[in-house]
Amino acid sequence: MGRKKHPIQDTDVDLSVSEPKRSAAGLPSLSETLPHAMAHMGPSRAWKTLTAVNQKDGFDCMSCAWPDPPERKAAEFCENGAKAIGWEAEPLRIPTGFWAENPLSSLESRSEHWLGQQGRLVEPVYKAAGAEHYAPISWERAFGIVASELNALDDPNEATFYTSGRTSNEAAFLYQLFVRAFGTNNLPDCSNMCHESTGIAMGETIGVGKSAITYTDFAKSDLIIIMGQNPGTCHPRMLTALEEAKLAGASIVAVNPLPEAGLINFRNPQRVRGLAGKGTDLADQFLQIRLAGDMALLQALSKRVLDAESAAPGTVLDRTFIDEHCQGFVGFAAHLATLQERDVLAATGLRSAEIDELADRYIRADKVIITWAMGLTQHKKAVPTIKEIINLLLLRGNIGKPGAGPSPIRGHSNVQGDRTMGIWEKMPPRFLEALQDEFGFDPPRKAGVDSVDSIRGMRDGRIKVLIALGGNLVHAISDTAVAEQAVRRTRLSVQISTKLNRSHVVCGEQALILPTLGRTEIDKQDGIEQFVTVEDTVCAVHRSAGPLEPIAADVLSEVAIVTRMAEAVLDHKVPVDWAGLRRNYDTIRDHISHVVPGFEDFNVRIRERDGFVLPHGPRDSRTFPTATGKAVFSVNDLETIEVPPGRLLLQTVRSHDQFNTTTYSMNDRYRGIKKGRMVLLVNPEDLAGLGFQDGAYVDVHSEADDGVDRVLRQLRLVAYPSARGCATAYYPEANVLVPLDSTAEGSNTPASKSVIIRLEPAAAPIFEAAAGQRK
Ligand SMILES: Nc1nc2c(c(=O)[nH]1)N[C@H]1C(S)=C(S)[C@@H](COP(=O)(O)OP(=O)(O)OC[C@H]3O[C@@H](n4cnc5c(=O)[nH]c(N)nc54)[C@H](O)[C@@H]3O)O[C@H]1N2
Ligand SMILES: Nc1nc2c(c(=O)[nH]1)N[C@H]1C(S)=C(S)[C@@H](COP(=O)(O)OP(=O)(O)OC[C@H]3O[C@@H](n4cnc5c(=O)[nH]c(N)nc54)[C@H](O)[C@@H]3O)O[C@H]1N2
Ligand SMILES: [Mo]
Repeated sequence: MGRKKHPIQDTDVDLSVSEPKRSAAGLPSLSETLPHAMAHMGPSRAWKTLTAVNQKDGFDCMSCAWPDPPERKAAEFCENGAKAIGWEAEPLRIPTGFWAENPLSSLESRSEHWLGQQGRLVEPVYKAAGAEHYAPISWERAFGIVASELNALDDPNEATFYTSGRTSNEAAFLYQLFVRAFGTNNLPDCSNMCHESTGIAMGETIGVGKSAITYTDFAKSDLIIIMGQNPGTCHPRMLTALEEAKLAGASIVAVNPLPEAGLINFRNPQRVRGLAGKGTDLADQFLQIRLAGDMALLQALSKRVLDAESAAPGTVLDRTFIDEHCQGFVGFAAHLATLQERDVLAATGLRSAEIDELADRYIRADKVIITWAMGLTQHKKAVPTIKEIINLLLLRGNIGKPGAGPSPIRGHSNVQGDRTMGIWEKMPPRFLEALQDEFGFDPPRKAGVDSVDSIRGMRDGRIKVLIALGGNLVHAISDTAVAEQAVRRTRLSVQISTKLNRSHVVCGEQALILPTLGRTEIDKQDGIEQFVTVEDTVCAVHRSAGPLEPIAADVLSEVAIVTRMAEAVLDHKVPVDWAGLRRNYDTIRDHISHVVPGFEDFNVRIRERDGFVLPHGPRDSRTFPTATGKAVFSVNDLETIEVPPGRLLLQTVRSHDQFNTTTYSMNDRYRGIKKGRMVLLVNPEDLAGLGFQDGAYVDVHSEADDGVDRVLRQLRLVAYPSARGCATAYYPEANVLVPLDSTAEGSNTPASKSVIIRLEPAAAPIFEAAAGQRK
């Protein structure tokens, strides 16, 4: 058999496909997980980390932003959390000789999986202009290079400062302080590619872009609607909360083009029933919607609620709530009167009776929660779609009461906290004024660039330096070819990272990699152990302190790196005692308590019990910090995506064995895919209609207005029980197909879940016919 490799892919020759699973597990037991963890970390590290993760005196799991329950289990982590911990805490280091042995030209041909397997970064390394290799360098020299390049720019806006969502509140606060003191608001982050659409939609309608529920609301709810989210893989501990809600009497409805395992059935290994394999049937109703059909569905639901009110006036709407707390109801109701059912059915692919059933459930429930994630935010019409969630909830006062509310489920474990700390290219004036009052310098007021605009700026030569506090921007952003070319045009790229990824090997003319401590490690400054803080998806702020000795003595904490960079770059430009902040993280928190609302007495309250929940006007008191002080019913014109005949709409998702651009293994167990990622999941009837067979290899071309032929070659077709007309491939590989300019209106988030594609038989088979047989 020919064993050729896909460029930057691991070989897929052993790929196999079996039936997708119906059921997913949530919290595994410690005894079940320890053997796997021990294989990566050894017994002592495995025990130390797994017994500390998500515990009150331990560290916050880095695998998602799901909150911790008030009562912790002995094993308060999921299978994927254990993988994330193992990936970071495996005691494997990149040896010094690695850099001389591996020129960039060879590293560039490596997959993310391979790069991530090389071990932890343990010393700063530098690639000089024109050099083919990185080489070790002292911290002093590294910061000196950053300073001379940044200070040589004509304008501070010629640099951009990315943040991924694992950064602690303390490091994030200092990073934005440094960047603004340097003179720019160019603070793009992973949220630009993630829940930005949510922040915009909720900000404009209820005045707060964050979840309006607390953890205990799940168990108080009558109905939980989960839209565009795959908790079985991405937030497995949520399944426990859903099971508790279900046992307390809630109904659960899933809206998704794919029958994702955890949404249908849940096995709780910490209960006897779960161990015996039966599990709880979670979803009472599953609406297998077409990609991007949610706005039509939500409008159709609201219309049915309004029709029910017309049929029995005074019995359906929460009139008191609407009159006292909302604006725009009349215009909204009038607009929905024009909604055509045939447009709804075409956009959603659902039957009227299914929508009737959900509307009926909604009307019968007193307390409704709607959750969502990337299945809603990464579409062209993401912002109005999320506004329609708010409209539907407002109709029956489903906000600001126990058991009810809109609840976006965040991804990265501290992405929400980073935003709260000021990592945003357009922080409001009141935040900048507070910074000015606290630190005595005048922060820039002009909005900065987000992630997509940072790539555009580098592509066009306006942005010359890229600094990244974590993450893997070049592989996480859309349009890989454009992004790679853009980053290569920079004079300097700097990555502050735990492990190697593509953003280190596709880099600027000069490049630096600065190794940093992860969540699992002890962070000592001046001999004293420090802790950091994070904010979860329901606005709870708590401590995090790792249990392990640092991977190597020379690795610095994120706080140390940011403050030392600030000292080198800014010299004494602003009156900030960076060294003092580095020595004692309490002093950082003191500043935060003066600048960020809700953090008063931060150092005291963070030490009490388990931290605190940030104030949230709509949730706590139905106070809406919008321009008028009211929650806004919005009017959104329904516009659906026209997919031309013979084409499919593609979404790009995560497999069960990856964290964003990090691939732990080549498997996606719940979807039945093993030992390969280069697959395209398509409904069998669509395959037949297009004249393709399950198991065939195709080249996938995306079709965009700009006429560029973007292509991902050699995907194996998998007949899959997906909604009709929709295809699914894995991210980040499929980012080559997403045009940079294809973004959500109003949030500029890459529309990575609605890409129009055309399939062509694979031009030249890389694999021989025996590869990838269905088992
Ligand atoms: N193990 C693991 N955990 C993670 C991550 C990870 O990579 N691995 N990533 C973290 C991050 S940063 C994030 S943002 C979250 C992501 O969490 P998710 O958003 O759950 O992750 P995705 O894989 O993008 O899955 C999107 C889901 O939405 C569905 N979907 C897609 N388009 C539509 C649509 O138009 N309508 C509807 N109704 N559904 C749709 C897909 O079928 C899929 O089930 O997870 C976080 N947690
Ligand atoms: N096509 C498509 N594209 C997408 C998405 C999609 O669904 N489809 N999802 C988008 C979403 S939701 C997101 S959030 C982005 C993710 O974008 P990013 O956040 O930029 O990417 P990650 O893969 O999470 O970053 C992983 C890297 O972070 C570094 N790292 C890990 N832990 C730490 C730490 O503690 N400190 C530091 N400093 N570094 C650390 C490691 O070097 C690791 O390689 O991707 C987006 N891109
Ligand atoms: Mo995300």
